[in-house]
Amino acid sequence: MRDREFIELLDRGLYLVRGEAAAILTHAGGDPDSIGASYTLINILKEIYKVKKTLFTIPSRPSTHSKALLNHLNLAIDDLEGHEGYFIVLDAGSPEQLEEYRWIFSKPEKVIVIDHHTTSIGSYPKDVKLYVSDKYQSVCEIIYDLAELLNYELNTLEAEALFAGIYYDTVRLSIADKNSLRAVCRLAEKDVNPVELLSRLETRMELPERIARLKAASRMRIYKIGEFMIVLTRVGSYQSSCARSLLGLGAHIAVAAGESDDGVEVSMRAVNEVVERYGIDLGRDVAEKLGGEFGGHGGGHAAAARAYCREGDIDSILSRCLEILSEKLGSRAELMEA
Ligand SMILES: [Mn+2]
Repeated sequence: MRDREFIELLDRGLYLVRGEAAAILTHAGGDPDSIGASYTLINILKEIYKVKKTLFTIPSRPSTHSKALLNHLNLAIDDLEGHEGYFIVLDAGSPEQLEEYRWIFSKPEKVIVIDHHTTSIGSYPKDVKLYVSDKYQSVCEIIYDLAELLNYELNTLEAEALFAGIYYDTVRLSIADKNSLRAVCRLAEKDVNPVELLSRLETRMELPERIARLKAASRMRIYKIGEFMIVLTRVGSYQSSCARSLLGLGAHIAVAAGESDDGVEVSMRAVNEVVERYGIDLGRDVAEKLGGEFGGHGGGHAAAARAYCREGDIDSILSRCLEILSEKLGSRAELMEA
């Protein structure tokens, strides 16, 4: 077990919900880590902590990837309207990531956060019960360790749910350390069939996403900052998929912005080399700042982040983003001829 003391603390914390009702929430859009952990935790809450009623929801709307996992697990999304009891938030690095469900913090003492992002410490209201350890590479591994502590026997579907979360949060195991790999091996003993499971989850890319990616590439402006290639583009949908695809083309940092119902959504991605060499954190250094300056919010991880801007137009938001990146990387941005 990676951190027994932390898991024992979590176990004691969860006794609070014994005999009560609990609503489980992921971060906006959900992902395999937050959904896999929710699924298994819900079962553990009922079985071990005798929670009398559980609800589950994904703020905003579930992403395509999330929908595939929800179907596989047969996990339905509930309406939390009128829920009385505890709220358990999984894998969300800040309260903003709960979007339309931020109202749950009106009673912070009823909220329990289980997470592995460093940003969680300090960003939640003070009466929220925080179980955060950034030693963990995924929340699914936290739940795996909890199951082990409780001697809870995982069934195949629970094992698959946890496997999926660990697999994707360790970038397909490429950055998995020995504890993550140990959990994966133990889960494999529960009859998880990775090939079959992953082929179900990895939905084929649909035409609209392909079109968005190709448009994003054809519209991009290319900048050089020092020795790094930065690309900025605008596209109406699939911003994060577009930004990711531009890294595949050769960009070190890619930023894709597009208008949504309530402002401008900006997705950004960086290759690890930039993150490591410059200690740049797109979530903290760029998205949070950009969102804040344009009347919205932002956050994420070092190499993948998103800002929501409620003021300003795409052009001014993108130029400000370029400015922040230049400051961070310590050189001026030069526009390259297309
Ligand atoms: Mn996670």
